[in-house]
Amino acid sequence: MKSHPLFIAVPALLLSLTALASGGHGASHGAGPEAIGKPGVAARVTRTVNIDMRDDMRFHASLIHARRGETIRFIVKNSGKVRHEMVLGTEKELKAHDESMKKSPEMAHAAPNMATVAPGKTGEIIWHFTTAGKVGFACLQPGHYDAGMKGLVQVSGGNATHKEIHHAH
Ligand SMILES: [Cu+2]
Repeated sequence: MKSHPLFIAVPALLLSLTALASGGHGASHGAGPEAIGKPGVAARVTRTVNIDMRDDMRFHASLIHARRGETIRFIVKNSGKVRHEMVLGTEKELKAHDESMKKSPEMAHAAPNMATVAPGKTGEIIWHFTTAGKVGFACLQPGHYDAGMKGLVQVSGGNATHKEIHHAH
């Protein structure tokens, strides 16, 4: 039995869940906090995506395609010699988070939408994409975001569930 991961959810995430529960109008911009989705459950993973983080300050790959309804397990490898991380969020959220990391680099820094990975190690994020649109990700280790260490999950509007069931039979 695994407990639901929400017990360590950050306040912004709770806000986004509240926003989802109150109805999805205004989703056309795809930029609000409600757009990024929510923590996924391992039993519901439909696909695994491998991402490599390197000291060239890039994610490989940095453009990921997903479908609305998919739960993706991101296997996040750090091939570099310094610490890297993958943090999912809107561009606005990532910028704000990056600023607070610069002010206090050792701040408590763990949530279901991120994986901080030591050199040579591998981390994991399981994420459920609930809304079509763009979900950003970035490395918020100081200086890395400014150096361009960011990427994008492009979430299309198709319903993943039908296709997954079709393939399974
Ligand atoms: Cu980095």
